[in-house]
Amino acid sequence: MQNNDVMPAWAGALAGVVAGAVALGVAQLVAGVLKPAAFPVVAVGNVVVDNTPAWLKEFAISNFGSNDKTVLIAGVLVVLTLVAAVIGVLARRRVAYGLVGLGVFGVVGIAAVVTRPGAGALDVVPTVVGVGVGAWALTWLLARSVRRSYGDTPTTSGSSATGARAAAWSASGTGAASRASGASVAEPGGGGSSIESPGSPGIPGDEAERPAVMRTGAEPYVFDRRRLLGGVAGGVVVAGAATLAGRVLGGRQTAETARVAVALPRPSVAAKPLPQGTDFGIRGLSPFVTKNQDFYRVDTALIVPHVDPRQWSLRIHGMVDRPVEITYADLLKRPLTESYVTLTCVSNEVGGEYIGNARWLGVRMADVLREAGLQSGADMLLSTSDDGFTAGTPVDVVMDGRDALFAIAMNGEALPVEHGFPVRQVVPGLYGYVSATKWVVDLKVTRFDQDEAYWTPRGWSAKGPIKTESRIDLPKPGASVTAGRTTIAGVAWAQHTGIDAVEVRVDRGEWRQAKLAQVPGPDTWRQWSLDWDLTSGKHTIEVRATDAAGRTQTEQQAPPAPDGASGWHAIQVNVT
Ligand SMILES: Nc1nc2c(c(=O)[nH]1)N[C@H]1C(S)=C(S)[C@@H](COP(=O)(O)O)O[C@H]1N2
Ligand SMILES: [Mo]
Repeated sequence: MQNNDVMPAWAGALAGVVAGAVALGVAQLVAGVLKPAAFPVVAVGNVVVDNTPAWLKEFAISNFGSNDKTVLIAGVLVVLTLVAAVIGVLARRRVAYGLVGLGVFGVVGIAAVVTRPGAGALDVVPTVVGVGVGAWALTWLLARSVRRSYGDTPTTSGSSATGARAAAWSASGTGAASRASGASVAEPGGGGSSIESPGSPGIPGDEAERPAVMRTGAEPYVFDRRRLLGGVAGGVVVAGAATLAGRVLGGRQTAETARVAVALPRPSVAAKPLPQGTDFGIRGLSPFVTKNQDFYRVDTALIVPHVDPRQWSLRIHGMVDRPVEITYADLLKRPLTESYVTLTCVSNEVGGEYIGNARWLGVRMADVLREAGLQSGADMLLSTSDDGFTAGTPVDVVMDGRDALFAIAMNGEALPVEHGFPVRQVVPGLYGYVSATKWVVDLKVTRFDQDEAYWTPRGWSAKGPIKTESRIDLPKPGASVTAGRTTIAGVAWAQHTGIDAVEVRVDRGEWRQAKLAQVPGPDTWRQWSLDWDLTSGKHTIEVRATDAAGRTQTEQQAPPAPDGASGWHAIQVNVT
């Protein structure tokens, strides 16, 4: 096989990228109709997420924060673009190379899709159709970009292409080239121009009768930039339109619309009005209640599950006397409890941001479980989300009287989609990864020695009680502060035990007691503050909390894995 110099490498790369975009757009569209999670890019990303080692997860979370998903998807897309460009460059020499490349692409996508939890045979369809249409688009783009020169036979395309173009244009104007009868597929934005492939039927994708243009640079063919760019424009339009349509069809709309329409019932056990002084109102200090839009988000979902509440149900089964299945309407009819609970992520570093406090409304998990009838010996509640995430929560914690909820609302509105709409779990005192399942659809009553939740085989502890911690919000780390009286303030938490004291020291001097804000109960964080006369120079400020059981948080530093960070939060300030 000779090198075909007719088409420059950039043109091949462009054709490859556009064909790749068409493949992804079509896959997105088909996935939108069938099942959004079957979109191969998301499936590949999910495989990456699930196989990310703990240290890399730490790295991603601490460097990209809640944007880690966006960064990952962008990374997958960059890799795909490069691969598609290479496929295009190869395909310009021989279409078969390109088709094989696309096939490999497809196999990777299919492998990712079928290994996702809850995958079925139908899930391969978006990838298969996408790759098929992408292969067609590639062949079509290549075929239309090169056409017969009716002038002299070029020895090198570079020297003759320009001269040949005029001749070729007039040739096509006479209708010399014919569209093969088999090429019935509409050309995306192609303006009715034809595939010129003398000596072959020119059916895109027809391997045996590959257009002669692909064979050799010795034959009288020229590259036609204009026709390539016309095809590229058409491909971009098709890819964009298909992507958009796929997203709309993917059900975002349904879930969002349904969410807005939810009329929240009144709680039968309302949260008591917050006592005076829960919030010092100090600027720069975390407010007692975190606004929904400011609430941290941590999950493994690349595409947030969009669950239609009319389709939703929660199945409770396993070691119970009477398995039950509850619909959303059933849940709203039950007695609802309202409670302030502070959620914390096990990945939160000392001083980190993965903590937030909200007023939750929901059905007490214990009530539902009592109805189902817990069998003796059961010690784990394995909850599963719509997207296959699982958490293992100790039975005794949920049944001990605390406000462990199947929550439907957050700060007075239906759960935001990214925080678990329509229903999520909230369990005071446990890190989110062992308790706070969003988009929860299934609860299996089981045993820790029989079942394992999502993060356990990935190096995280099976049980995750929250460690007592405190954080300095003010001054900001590294801040420049004017000498004199300065407010040092922050939050401290020991969920379901409560905070009894917070102490602050400067430059390892004497600990001083901070003033504590009021709290509605033991399940939330507690604001603290203290005024300090700071002299000029560099200073280190440290904080430590003591919980209501009299335990002072350990100075021992531990990283988040496997069961939560510990140590005293310390910051440096520059006083001038
Ligand atoms: N479905 C699902 N639920 C999940 C997770 C997840 O990855 N998937 N992550 C958990 C973790 S690790 C935490 S800390 C909390 C965070 O809840 P938030 O995003 O509402 O703050 O959700 C929990 N629930
Ligand atoms: Mo978490």
